[in-house]
Amino acid sequence: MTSTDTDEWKKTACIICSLNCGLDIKTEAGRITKIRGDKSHPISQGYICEKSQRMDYYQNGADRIDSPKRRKPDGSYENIDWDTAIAEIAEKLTAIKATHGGESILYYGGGSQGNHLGGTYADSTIKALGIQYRSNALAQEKTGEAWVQGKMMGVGVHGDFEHCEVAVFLGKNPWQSHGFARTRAVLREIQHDPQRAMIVIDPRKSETAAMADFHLAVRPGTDAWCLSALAAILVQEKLTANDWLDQHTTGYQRVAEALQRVSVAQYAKTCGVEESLLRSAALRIASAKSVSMIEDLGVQMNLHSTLNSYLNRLVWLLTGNYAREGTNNAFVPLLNLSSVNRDSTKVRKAPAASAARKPWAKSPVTGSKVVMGLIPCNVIPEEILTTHPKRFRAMFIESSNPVHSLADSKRMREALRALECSVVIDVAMTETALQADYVLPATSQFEKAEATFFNLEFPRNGFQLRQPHLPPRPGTLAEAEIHARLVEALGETDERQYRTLRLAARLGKTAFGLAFAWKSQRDKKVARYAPVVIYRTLGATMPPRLASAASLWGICQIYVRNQVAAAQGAGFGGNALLAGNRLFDAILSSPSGVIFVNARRTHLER
Ligand SMILES: Nc1nc2c(c(=O)[nH]1)N[C@H]1C(S)=C(S)[C@@H](COP(=O)(O)OP(=O)(O)OC[C@H]3O[C@@H](n4cnc5c(=O)[nH]c(N)nc54)[C@H](O)[C@@H]3O)O[C@H]1N2
Ligand SMILES: Nc1nc2c(c(=O)[nH]1)N[C@H]1C(S)=C(S)[C@@H](COP(=O)(O)OP(=O)(O)OC[C@H]3O[C@@H](n4cnc5c(=O)[nH]c(N)nc54)[C@H](O)[C@@H]3O)O[C@H]1N2
Ligand code: SF4
Ligand SMILES: [Mo]
Repeated sequence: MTSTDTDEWKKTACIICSLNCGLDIKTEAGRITKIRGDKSHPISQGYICEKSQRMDYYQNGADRIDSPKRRKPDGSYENIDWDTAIAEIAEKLTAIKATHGGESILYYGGGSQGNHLGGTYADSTIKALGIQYRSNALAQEKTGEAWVQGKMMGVGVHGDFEHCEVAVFLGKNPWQSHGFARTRAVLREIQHDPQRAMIVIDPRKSETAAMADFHLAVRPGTDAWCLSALAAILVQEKLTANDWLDQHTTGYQRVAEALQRVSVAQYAKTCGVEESLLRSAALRIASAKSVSMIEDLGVQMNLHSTLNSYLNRLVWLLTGNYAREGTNNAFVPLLNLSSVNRDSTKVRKAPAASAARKPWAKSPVTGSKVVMGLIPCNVIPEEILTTHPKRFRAMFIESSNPVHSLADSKRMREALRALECSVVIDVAMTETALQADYVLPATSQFEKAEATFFNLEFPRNGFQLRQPHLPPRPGTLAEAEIHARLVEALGETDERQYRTLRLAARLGKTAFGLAFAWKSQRDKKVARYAPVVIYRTLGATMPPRLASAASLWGICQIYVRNQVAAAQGAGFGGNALLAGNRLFDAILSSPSGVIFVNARRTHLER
């Protein structure tokens, strides 16, 4: 047994997929020995799938690392101490920045299915190095959808499958991949309720398609015809929600005219789905009280992906299935993930010092569009393996394994080896780490405070901070500490930023909040490097193993100011500083998670 072991069940979450279902675990001698669903988790309510049972393979994986590593000229690795690693990385990246500008360093990753808190601190390293370009896995799947979403409704939308009458799955196999709370239980409920229906658009008889009332076995890559036909039937058969469209949309006439011209018979032939099946599926959608629809990799990794994201939305907007129970709703996030990645709609100018003065809205070599602040993943090797003067010279990779997860592993390996400097932060010696100049070992997600910002529920949305239950492996550090050390080694922050704030933090969070507001007005570095500054000051007054949750204080403060009604509904209204502090305290002291949005209550109170 280690010091943290007791025979009690401890609250945490599964980190295998984006749902992060709540778990109760038992630990023994550094191992996770027993796992069950946490019934008090406000979103998953005890639900888990069998994948969660294998969590110890992550915690005690054979490839976990416990010392910073430096690659030798012969390609093998030697262990080095943290001070040497941080000093050398800071020196090399500073030299690259001085010669080629921060825009020659690419930041990749910053969080995966299970961990996002580290990414909040990376923001400080990114600023300290003047990094302009980022990418991560979202840019190989979700940027098309995000772009359409931004243009069509300006907010992120998620289906309410628990309450919908009709569920539509487009290129998605939720029985295996999940994607909404209590997925398998909800799928079974829909399957067994004669009043409800499931429509699956998938060339393959997936597990979900096998449960469906309507399986539209589309020919691979022809979803644009299938979805256009569905939308056209709605318009041509006068099945659209005209009053709703009049009240809530603009430009419908032009859409209707285009859809009037679609030959349903011809489109059915192209996509390989029987015309009669398309017609009965469209009729079922039109006759339902509520429809929820979700798309995923089958269309997002495929031809016409952005067009398909638009057509998907047309199907449920034409029938008025938006912003009601059981339909597609705009969720309120605690932290807008794309805001971490910069606003994609803003065209930023290069700093005056740069001769090029070109907007950052395009990648430097291939000129690929930046969406959600991300360059497309699969152009990264082309942005490196070239003699172009604006090529990337260095990469900083965190919580992701692009050599394994991107399309061309061989080119990605070559690209990483061609860089002047590459740094990987990971818990394990991954395929990507094996190409890096420096590998920095992180504490695992069960050894530090962790969380994800994949919180997509509405009208009640929850956030769970997971407390650490296992001692950190010797030699590893949490990302918060790694980024703080880097920013300090880069000469950006020190006691001048910290001293007063650390004193204020000892007096309590209200004093800290007032001091932080005062200090950030006077010292631009305090605002610029807020996550690291908060970690070094407020974090220093928190229990040591919770310190990496310190950046949440700033996120809570921003949230209660930006989302007043949603926060108020969940009990975090009133004076913003105090409300932000209450939310932060609630997060720290609620191991199963906190409801931070309760729109239903807000509406009732009005
Ligand atoms: N356990 C576990 N769960 C996960 C993840 C994980 O790593 N592990 N990852 C999570 C992540 S990041 C994601 S993005 C999701 C992905 O979740 P899904 O998108 O559900 O994942 P896939 O299993 O790739 O399912 C894609 C479906 O699209 C179908 N398809 C293929 N071609 C076409 C086509 O031309 N048209 C249509 N309409 N369909 C087509 C395929 O047959 C398949 O059934 O899973 C999440 N869930
Ligand atoms: N062939 C194929 N390729 C695919 C897909 C597919 O279906 N098929 N799916 C694609 C999709 S949708 C996605 S989203 C991407 C996902 O691809 P990536 O974003 O690369 O995600 P992972 O491969 O899960 O890598 C996560 C990394 O984080 C590390 N890690 C875990 N915990 C921590 C921690 O606490 N700190 C740090 N620093 N690191 C940690 C893990 O060891 C792992 O190396 O893959 C894509 N690639
Ligand atoms: S649905 Fe996802 S988060 Fe939940 S138990 Fe299964 S793999 Fe884990
Ligand atoms: Mo994904």
